[in-house]
Amino acid sequence: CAIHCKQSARFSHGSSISNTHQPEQRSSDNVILFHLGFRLPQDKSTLVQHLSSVRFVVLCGSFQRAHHIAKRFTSLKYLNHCHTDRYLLLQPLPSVLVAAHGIGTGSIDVLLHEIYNALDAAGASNWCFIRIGTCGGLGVPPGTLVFTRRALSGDLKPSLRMFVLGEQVRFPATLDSDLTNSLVSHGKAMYGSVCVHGDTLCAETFHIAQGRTDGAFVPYTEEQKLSYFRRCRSAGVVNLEMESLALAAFSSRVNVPAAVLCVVLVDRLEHETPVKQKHELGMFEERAIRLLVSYVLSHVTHA
Ligand code: R2B
Repeated sequence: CAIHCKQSARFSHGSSISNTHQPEQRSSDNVILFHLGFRLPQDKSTLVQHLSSVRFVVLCGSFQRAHHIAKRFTSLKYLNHCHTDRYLLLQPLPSVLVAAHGIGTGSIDVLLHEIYNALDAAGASNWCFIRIGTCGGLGVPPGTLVFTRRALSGDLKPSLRMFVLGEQVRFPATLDSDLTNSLVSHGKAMYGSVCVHGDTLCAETFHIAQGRTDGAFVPYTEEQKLSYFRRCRSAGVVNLEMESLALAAFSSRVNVPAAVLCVVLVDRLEHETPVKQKHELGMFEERAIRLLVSYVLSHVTHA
Protein backbone atom coordinates (compact mmCIF):
# COMPACT_ATOMS: atom_id res chain seq x y z
CA CYS A 1 0.00 0.00 0.00
CA ALA A 2 1.00 3.63 -0.43
CA ILE A 3 1.75 4.17 3.27
CA HIS A 4 3.84 1.05 3.50
CA CYS A 5 5.75 1.95 0.32
CA LYS A 6 6.33 5.47 1.58
CA GLN A 7 7.62 4.19 4.89
CA SER A 8 9.98 1.69 3.36
CA ALA A 9 11.33 3.99 0.61
CA ARG A 10 15.07 4.38 1.07
CA PHE A 11 17.15 7.48 0.44
CA SER A 12 20.38 7.32 -1.53
CA HIS A 13 22.39 7.11 1.71
CA GLY A 14 20.75 3.74 2.37
CA SER A 15 18.28 4.62 5.13
CA SER A 16 14.53 5.32 5.21
CA ILE A 17 15.30 8.37 7.39
CA SER A 18 16.10 11.57 5.50
CA ASN A 19 19.47 13.15 6.21
CA THR A 20 18.18 16.59 5.26
CA HIS A 21 15.76 18.91 7.04
CA GLN A 22 12.04 18.15 6.47
CA PRO A 23 10.51 21.58 7.30
CA GLU A 24 6.91 20.33 7.22
CA GLN A 25 7.67 17.86 10.04
CA ARG A 26 8.96 20.49 12.45
CA SER A 27 6.80 21.52 15.38
CA SER A 28 7.26 25.12 16.50
CA ASP A 29 4.44 25.30 19.07
CA ASN A 30 5.14 25.41 22.76
CA VAL A 31 8.89 24.97 22.34
CA ILE A 32 10.83 24.58 25.59
CA LEU A 33 14.55 25.31 25.65
CA PHE A 34 14.90 22.89 28.52
CA HIS A 35 18.69 22.94 28.86
CA LEU A 36 18.91 26.72 28.67
CA GLY A 37 16.10 27.01 31.18
CA PHE A 38 13.35 28.84 29.33
CA ARG A 39 10.20 28.37 27.26
CA LEU A 40 9.71 30.34 24.04
CA PRO A 41 6.94 32.84 24.83
CA GLN A 42 3.72 33.02 22.74
CA ASP A 43 4.32 36.75 22.46
CA LYS A 44 7.64 36.94 20.67
CA SER A 45 8.18 40.70 21.08
CA THR A 46 10.74 40.48 23.93
CA LEU A 47 12.59 37.70 22.14
CA VAL A 48 12.67 39.78 18.95
CA GLN A 49 13.92 42.79 20.90
CA HIS A 50 16.79 40.78 22.46
CA LEU A 51 17.81 38.35 19.77
CA SER A 52 16.76 39.53 16.33
CA SER A 53 20.00 41.41 15.68
CA VAL A 54 22.35 38.56 16.63
CA ARG A 55 25.09 38.11 13.98
CA PHE A 56 27.61 35.86 15.76
CA VAL A 57 27.06 32.88 18.03
CA VAL A 58 30.44 32.08 19.57
CA LEU A 59 30.65 28.54 20.96
CA CYS A 60 33.24 27.24 23.38
CA GLY A 61 33.55 24.28 25.73
CA SER A 62 33.55 25.66 29.25
CA PHE A 63 31.60 28.16 31.34
CA GLN A 64 34.84 29.83 32.37
CA ARG A 65 36.04 30.38 28.82
CA ALA A 66 32.59 31.63 27.78
CA HIS A 67 32.68 34.24 30.57
CA HIS A 68 36.23 35.16 29.66
CA ILE A 69 35.35 35.68 25.99
CA ALA A 70 32.11 37.54 26.71
CA LYS A 71 33.88 39.96 29.04
CA ARG A 72 36.17 40.92 26.16
CA PHE A 73 33.13 42.40 24.40
CA THR A 74 31.57 44.23 27.30
CA SER A 75 31.71 44.76 31.05
CA LEU A 76 29.94 42.24 33.30
CA LYS A 77 27.42 44.90 34.24
CA TYR A 78 25.83 44.75 30.79
CA LEU A 79 26.08 41.04 30.27
CA ASN A 80 22.71 39.40 29.57
CA HIS A 81 22.74 35.72 30.34
CA CYS A 82 20.69 32.63 30.80
CA HIS A 83 21.95 29.35 32.16
CA THR A 84 21.22 26.08 33.87
CA ASP A 85 23.78 23.81 35.50
CA ARG A 86 24.19 22.26 32.01
CA TYR A 87 24.80 25.18 29.64
CA LEU A 88 25.49 28.88 29.63
CA LEU A 89 24.41 31.52 27.12
CA LEU A 90 25.73 35.06 27.39
CA GLN A 91 24.91 38.14 25.32
CA PRO A 92 27.71 40.67 25.67
CA LEU A 93 26.48 42.76 22.69
CA PRO A 94 23.10 42.82 20.91
CA SER A 95 24.82 41.17 17.94
CA VAL A 96 26.91 38.62 19.84
CA LEU A 97 26.02 35.49 21.83
CA VAL A 98 28.65 33.42 23.61
CA ALA A 99 27.70 29.91 24.74
CA ALA A 100 29.36 27.02 26.56
CA HIS A 101 28.63 23.64 24.96
CA GLY A 102 30.43 21.09 27.17
CA ILE A 103 32.35 18.14 25.72
CA GLY A 104 31.47 16.07 22.67
CA THR A 105 29.07 15.95 19.73
CA GLY A 106 26.12 14.83 21.86
CA SER A 107 26.54 17.76 24.20
CA ILE A 108 26.99 20.48 21.57
CA ASP A 109 24.06 19.11 19.54
CA VAL A 110 21.58 19.79 22.38
CA LEU A 111 22.74 23.39 22.66
CA LEU A 112 22.69 23.98 18.89
CA HIS A 113 19.03 22.95 18.64
CA GLU A 114 18.02 25.22 21.51
CA ILE A 115 19.98 28.26 20.34
CA TYR A 116 18.67 27.79 16.80
CA ASN A 117 15.08 27.60 18.06
CA ALA A 118 15.49 30.81 20.05
CA LEU A 119 17.06 32.73 17.16
CA ASP A 120 14.59 31.35 14.65
CA ALA A 121 11.65 32.40 16.85
CA ALA A 122 13.20 35.86 17.25
CA GLY A 123 13.40 36.20 13.46
CA ALA A 124 17.21 36.57 13.44
CA SER A 125 18.70 36.21 9.98
CA ASN A 126 22.22 36.65 8.69
CA TRP A 127 23.95 35.05 11.65
CA CYS A 128 26.65 32.39 11.97
CA PHE A 129 28.30 30.03 14.45
CA ILE A 130 32.00 30.18 15.30
CA ARG A 131 33.39 27.50 17.59
CA ILE A 132 36.61 28.34 19.37
CA GLY A 133 38.31 25.55 21.28
CA THR A 134 41.40 23.61 22.20
CA CYS A 135 42.64 20.51 20.42
CA GLY A 136 45.44 18.04 19.92
CA GLY A 137 47.64 18.60 16.87
CA LEU A 138 48.86 15.99 14.42
CA GLY A 139 52.35 17.02 13.33
CA VAL A 140 51.82 20.68 14.29
CA PRO A 141 53.30 22.25 17.43
CA PRO A 142 51.48 23.60 20.49
CA GLY A 143 50.27 27.15 19.88
CA THR A 144 49.25 26.49 16.26
CA LEU A 145 45.83 27.94 15.38
CA VAL A 146 43.93 25.44 13.25
CA PHE A 147 41.01 26.61 11.11
CA THR A 148 38.97 23.59 10.10
CA ARG A 149 38.57 23.00 6.38
CA ARG A 150 36.60 19.75 6.74
CA ALA A 151 35.38 18.10 9.92
CA LEU A 152 35.88 14.35 9.58
CA SER A 153 34.48 11.35 11.45
CA GLY A 154 36.70 8.61 12.94
CA ASP A 155 36.57 6.79 9.59
CA LEU A 156 37.67 10.02 7.87
CA LYS A 157 34.36 10.91 6.22
CA PRO A 158 32.90 14.45 6.14
CA SER A 159 29.61 13.28 7.64
CA LEU A 160 28.17 12.72 11.11
CA ARG A 161 27.05 9.16 11.81
CA MET A 162 24.04 8.87 14.08
CA PHE A 163 21.46 6.23 14.94
CA VAL A 164 18.02 7.74 14.23
CA LEU A 165 14.87 5.73 14.97
CA GLY A 166 16.99 2.61 14.96
CA GLU A 167 18.68 3.29 11.64
CA GLN A 168 22.20 4.43 10.98
CA VAL A 169 22.13 7.78 9.17
CA ARG A 170 25.07 9.85 7.93
CA PHE A 171 24.43 13.58 7.92
CA PRO A 172 26.56 15.56 5.45
CA ALA A 173 28.72 17.99 7.40
CA THR A 174 30.10 21.09 5.70
CA LEU A 175 31.60 24.15 7.32
CA ASP A 176 31.26 27.49 5.53
CA SER A 177 34.29 28.12 3.32
CA ASP A 178 33.73 31.91 2.98
CA LEU A 179 33.48 32.39 6.73
CA THR A 180 36.48 30.11 7.32
CA ASN A 181 38.61 31.80 4.65
CA SER A 182 37.82 35.20 6.04
CA LEU A 183 38.80 34.03 9.57
CA VAL A 184 42.02 32.53 8.17
CA SER A 185 42.92 35.84 6.44
CA HIS A 186 42.20 37.75 9.64
CA GLY A 187 44.29 35.23 11.61
CA LYS A 188 47.20 35.34 9.16
CA ALA A 189 47.23 39.14 9.27
CA MET A 190 47.53 38.94 13.07
CA TYR A 191 49.75 35.90 13.58
CA GLY A 192 51.17 34.78 10.21
CA SER A 193 52.27 31.17 9.87
CA VAL A 194 50.95 30.14 13.30
CA CYS A 195 47.61 29.84 11.46
CA VAL A 196 47.00 26.57 9.62
CA HIS A 197 44.01 25.68 7.45
CA GLY A 198 43.41 21.92 7.48
CA ASP A 199 41.11 19.01 8.25
CA THR A 200 39.94 18.16 11.76
CA LEU A 201 39.26 14.69 13.07
CA CYS A 202 36.21 14.88 15.31
CA ALA A 203 36.54 11.99 17.77
CA GLU A 204 33.64 10.35 19.57
CA THR A 205 35.46 10.09 22.90
CA PHE A 206 38.41 11.75 24.61
CA HIS A 207 40.50 8.66 25.37
CA ILE A 208 40.05 5.68 23.06
CA ALA A 209 38.65 7.43 19.98
CA GLN A 210 41.68 9.74 20.09
CA GLY A 211 44.16 6.89 20.46
CA ARG A 212 45.15 7.78 24.02
CA THR A 213 46.95 5.24 26.17
CA ASP A 214 46.37 6.95 29.52
CA GLY A 215 42.71 5.99 29.99
CA ALA A 216 41.43 3.12 32.13
CA PHE A 217 41.93 0.58 29.35
CA VAL A 218 43.58 0.53 25.93
CA PRO A 219 42.33 -1.77 23.14
CA TYR A 220 45.16 -1.14 20.60
CA THR A 221 48.94 -1.25 20.32
CA GLU A 222 51.26 1.75 19.96
CA GLU A 223 51.93 0.67 16.36
CA GLN A 224 48.18 0.57 15.55
CA LYS A 225 47.76 4.02 17.05
CA LEU A 226 50.65 5.52 15.05
CA SER A 227 49.50 3.84 11.87
CA TYR A 228 46.02 5.43 12.32
CA PHE A 229 47.58 8.83 12.99
CA ARG A 230 49.69 8.46 9.82
CA ARG A 231 46.53 7.57 7.85
CA CYS A 232 44.83 10.67 9.28
CA ARG A 233 47.79 12.86 8.33
CA SER A 234 47.80 11.52 4.76
CA ALA A 235 44.08 12.34 4.55
CA GLY A 236 44.85 15.98 5.48
CA VAL A 237 44.06 15.91 9.21
CA VAL A 238 46.07 18.38 11.29
CA ASN A 239 44.15 18.29 14.57
CA LEU A 240 41.75 16.29 16.75
CA GLU A 241 38.87 17.56 18.83
CA MET A 242 35.35 16.44 19.73
CA GLU A 243 32.63 18.82 18.45
CA SER A 244 33.38 20.12 14.93
CA LEU A 245 31.42 17.41 13.12
CA ALA A 246 28.22 17.97 15.07
CA LEU A 247 28.45 21.69 14.38
CA ALA A 248 29.19 21.14 10.68
CA ALA A 249 26.30 18.66 10.31
CA PHE A 250 23.86 20.85 12.22
CA SER A 251 24.76 24.05 10.39
CA SER A 252 24.53 22.27 7.02
CA ARG A 253 21.00 21.08 7.81
CA VAL A 254 19.68 24.42 9.05
CA ASN A 255 21.63 26.44 6.51
CA VAL A 256 23.53 28.66 8.92
CA PRO A 257 27.24 29.26 8.18
CA ALA A 258 29.68 27.85 10.70
CA ALA A 259 33.44 27.82 11.25
CA VAL A 260 35.77 26.16 13.76
CA LEU A 261 38.99 27.56 15.12
CA CYS A 262 41.06 25.58 17.65
CA VAL A 263 44.36 26.15 19.36
CA VAL A 264 46.74 23.18 19.59
CA LEU A 265 47.80 22.30 23.15
CA VAL A 266 49.88 19.21 22.35
CA ASP A 267 51.25 17.50 19.24
CA ARG A 268 49.73 14.02 19.54
CA LEU A 269 52.50 12.55 17.37
CA GLU A 270 54.85 13.44 20.25
CA HIS A 271 52.84 13.32 23.49
CA GLU A 272 49.56 12.19 25.05
CA THR A 273 48.93 15.29 27.15
CA PRO A 274 50.23 18.87 27.07
CA VAL A 275 53.86 19.23 28.18
CA LYS A 276 53.98 23.04 28.00
CA GLN A 277 53.81 25.12 31.17
CA LYS A 278 50.38 26.31 32.26
CA HIS A 279 51.18 29.96 31.50
CA GLU A 280 52.28 29.04 27.96
CA LEU A 281 49.04 27.13 27.34
CA GLY A 282 47.15 30.15 28.66
CA MET A 283 49.05 32.35 26.22
CA PHE A 284 48.14 30.04 23.32
CA GLU A 285 44.45 30.12 24.25
CA GLU A 286 44.65 33.87 24.57
CA ARG A 287 45.93 34.08 20.99
CA ALA A 288 42.81 32.34 19.69
CA ILE A 289 40.50 34.49 21.82
CA ARG A 290 42.19 37.74 20.72
CA LEU A 291 41.79 36.73 17.09
CA LEU A 292 38.14 35.78 17.51
CA VAL A 293 37.22 38.96 19.38
CA SER A 294 39.06 41.12 16.86
CA TYR A 295 37.33 39.34 13.97
CA VAL A 296 33.85 39.67 15.45
CA LEU A 297 34.34 43.32 16.42
CA SER A 298 35.49 44.13 12.90
CA HIS A 299 32.12 42.85 11.63
CA VAL A 300 29.64 44.33 14.08
CA THR A 301 28.65 47.74 15.27
CA HIS A 302 28.79 48.27 19.03
CA ALA A 303 25.24 49.54 19.43
C1 R2B B 1 38.79 19.71 23.17
O1 R2B B 1 38.99 19.67 24.51
C2 R2B B 1 37.88 19.00 25.14
C3 R2B B 1 38.34 17.73 25.81
O2 R2B B 1 39.30 18.02 26.80
C4 R2B B 1 36.89 18.74 24.04
O3 R2B B 1 35.73 19.53 24.18
C5 R2B B 1 37.60 19.17 22.85
O4 R2B B 1 37.06 19.10 21.65
